[in-house]
Amino acid sequence: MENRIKACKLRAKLLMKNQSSNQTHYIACNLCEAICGLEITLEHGQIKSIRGDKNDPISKGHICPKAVALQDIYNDPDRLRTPIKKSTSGWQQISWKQAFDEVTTELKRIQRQHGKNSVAIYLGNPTVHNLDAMLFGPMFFRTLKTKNRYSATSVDQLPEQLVSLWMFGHSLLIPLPDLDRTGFHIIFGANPVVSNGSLMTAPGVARRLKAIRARGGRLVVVDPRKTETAAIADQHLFIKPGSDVLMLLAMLHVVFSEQLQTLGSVASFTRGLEDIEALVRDYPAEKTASITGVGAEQLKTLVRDFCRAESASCYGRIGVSTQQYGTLTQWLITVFNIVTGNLDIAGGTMFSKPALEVLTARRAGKKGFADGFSRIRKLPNFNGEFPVATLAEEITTGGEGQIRALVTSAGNPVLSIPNGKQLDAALGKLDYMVSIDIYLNETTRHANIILPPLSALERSHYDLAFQALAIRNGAKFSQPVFKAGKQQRSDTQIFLELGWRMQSGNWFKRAGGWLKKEILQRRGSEWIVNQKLKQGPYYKSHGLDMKKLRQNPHGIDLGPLQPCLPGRLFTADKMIDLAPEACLHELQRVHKTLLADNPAAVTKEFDLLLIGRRDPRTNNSWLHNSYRMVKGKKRCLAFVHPTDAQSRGIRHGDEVAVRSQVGAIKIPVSVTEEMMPGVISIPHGWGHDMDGVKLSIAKEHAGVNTNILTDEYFIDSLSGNAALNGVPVSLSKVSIQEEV
Ligand SMILES: Nc1nc2c(c(=O)[nH]1)N[C@H]1C(S)=C(S)[C@@H](COP(=O)(O)OP(=O)(O)OC[C@H]3O[C@@H](n4cnc5c(=O)[nH]c(N)nc54)[C@H](O)[C@@H]3O)O[C@H]1N2
Ligand SMILES: Nc1nc2c(c(=O)[nH]1)N[C@H]1C(S)=C(S)[C@@H](COP(=O)(O)OP(=O)(O)OC[C@H]3O[C@@H](n4cnc5c(=O)[nH]c(N)nc54)[C@H](O)[C@@H]3O)O[C@H]1N2
Ligand code: SF4
Ligand SMILES: [Mo]
Repeated sequence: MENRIKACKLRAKLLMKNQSSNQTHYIACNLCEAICGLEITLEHGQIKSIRGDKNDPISKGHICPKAVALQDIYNDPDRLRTPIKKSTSGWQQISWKQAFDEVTTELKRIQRQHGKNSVAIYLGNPTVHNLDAMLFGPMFFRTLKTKNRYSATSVDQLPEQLVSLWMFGHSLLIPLPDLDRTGFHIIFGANPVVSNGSLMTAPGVARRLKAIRARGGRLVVVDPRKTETAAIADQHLFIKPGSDVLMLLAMLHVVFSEQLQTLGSVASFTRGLEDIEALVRDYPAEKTASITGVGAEQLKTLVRDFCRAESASCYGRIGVSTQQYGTLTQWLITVFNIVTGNLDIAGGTMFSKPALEVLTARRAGKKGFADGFSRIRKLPNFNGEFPVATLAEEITTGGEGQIRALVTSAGNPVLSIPNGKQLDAALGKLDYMVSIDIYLNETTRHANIILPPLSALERSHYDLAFQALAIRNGAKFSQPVFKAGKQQRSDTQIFLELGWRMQSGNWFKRAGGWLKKEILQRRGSEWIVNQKLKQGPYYKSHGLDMKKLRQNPHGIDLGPLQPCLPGRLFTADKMIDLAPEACLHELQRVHKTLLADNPAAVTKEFDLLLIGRRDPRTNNSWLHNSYRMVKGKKRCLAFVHPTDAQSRGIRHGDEVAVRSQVGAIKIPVSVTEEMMPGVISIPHGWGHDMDGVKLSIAKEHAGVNTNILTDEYFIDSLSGNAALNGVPVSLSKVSIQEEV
């Protein structure tokens, strides 16, 4: 550890030579969806402090522990700054020219021999937090002309997007809870106090949630664990993992049986109310209570109070999206909001009006869902991407269309997708792999070449995705805090270069491609953002363009969300469909299973249900190489209820074995009343002690990969999204002799 700290200091000194001034920078943190304003002060070119920017009009000084780690990523000696290539004698630094030459030669060779689809792409979560990757990545990916595209969407928000596509006509037209004005808020399967919110950009979310109660409103959390968010709520309801769909059906049953339904302001352009009324008839709360664990009277009171509130919003996130009935659950949450009159009104759920429009019309002839099916399991694609749960078998199963090469960009699927061990083995069988990533980690160690782009503090940023998902409209532009080294390349340079080199065609076409690349590179993302801002809704009214953003480094507040329907709908007939055919069909199909004993059926062998958890000092899999993120108490622990521990002779702190249908892990246990009996919670993103990983700190604080337990065949069958919650597992005390 001491050597490492010395190395960090040395690096910082070297950097000082390049940056001599004392400055204060105002930027947006891009680590999570909250996009908090940060104030970063430099002294002699070194970061002196990272604080919340009190003058950011939306985040108002909020900051979480992760933002401070931005400096550790920047200074990290393990972070890659030049391309590296795997050779028999280990990894070697190579020039960018050699790297671009070799990567494109190999990808072309493989596509020539085995067809376009033999090269696959996996895009990870930081892609959407990166302006350059959002704008220029597609220019490269399109040149690959492959159908084998995958991303973290199918271990995340695919259900929400699908529901929005079917109900509102666009997969990015996602209803957002109007947190600052709502009078009643129900949270299903999210822990925003720790995660800082998702599919609702709401910096300082704990403050906003507490404010609901302070103004006389109510906050209710439905979760198999009494979370940090549940701790600040009026009420917490334990629910059996995977059974939310039944609770929501029963909630809708109350709405209709007590004639509380109202479509409010969306009545004239909403259809399907009768369909919903008919299908929830079978699900009275008395019938669902024993399965969900939520008592009938409790549920009825909850619904009545929700309907009585002046405005109310119901929200669900990762715990309900990544489960067996993810899409049905997200659909019913949206339906519940609509039939209680809470869509498109202040305090209900609303749509944003971003300064830079991200909603574009679909390409002609494309439905956006099930336009194609995966080769082996015939899973439907979504926006041109297949569910990542099928990636490993697409690599290992021979035949026409087999994946032989993989491009990963800002992703760590070995730790983030179900059956990580299977994927890890599959990656080892590829003919070729290239990773665009800043670290040599669990996934990228399989690459032949790693191309590292700039880190967050070295690039400019405008948040395309999360300004569009914000609970208050705003705009902010961040300039780089540090100048990148001469030997480094930006995402823009990497993607444009790869894209140009992959382009086929005659001399004339290639010359045109080269010119386009040069022009785009020179103009960069700022130019594109400026053009788009000028076409946006606030240019005429607020003069909002790049110049204005530069003059307002703290960001600009564009006000609360406004009603915008039916104008903003993307459906062909400008109607909202409450009962999309696919959802009705799926509900009929699973009707019998749902009312059987338990949705995520436990067996005698696998008698507990596994769920996930996040920690304030983690960021999926990749912030553990910052010492300040991992020091102190252990974070990769299995949480279990005392009754589950006692019945197995397990005590707090013991190492336990957790097994599932597909794998087994060993992990220390924390016995806590926070858990619902019968449920075990393990965080994801850990398991760094793999051979070949070059993450000095993370390796010392490795933890274990919970996705060794999750099953690639346990999915939400409607969308193909991975079911990472509600996985049946067994738990036993590890004896000294026993090896997992
Ligand atoms: N069991 C379980 N599994 C889960 C979840 C869960 O709740 N439970 N959550 C799921 C969710 S919501 C998500 S989003 C996924 C995340 O899944 P992934 O996106 O696959 O994984 P990340 O951990 O976000 O990995 C990010 C990668 O990007 C690299 N990186 C960081 N910054 C940059 C950059 O600026 N540029 C480039 N090129 N690379 C960069 C990091 O080194 C790392 O390799 O995990 C999912 N997996
Ligand atoms: N600190 C930190 N912040 C993060 C991340 C991180 O890794 N660390 N990741 C970011 C990413 S990529 C995302 S997508 C967001 C996710 O943001 P959130 O959705 O808030 O994610 P979690 O904190 O995992 O909360 C999920 C909750 O669902 C509960 N749950 C599990 N199964 C079920 C179920 O069947 N039913 C119900 N009702 N609840 C269930 C879990 O107990 C947990 O409390 O967080 C983002 N923010
Ligand atoms: S909450 Fe998210 S955006 Fe805000 S400081 Fe923390 S990591 Fe950054
Ligand atoms: Mo995510």
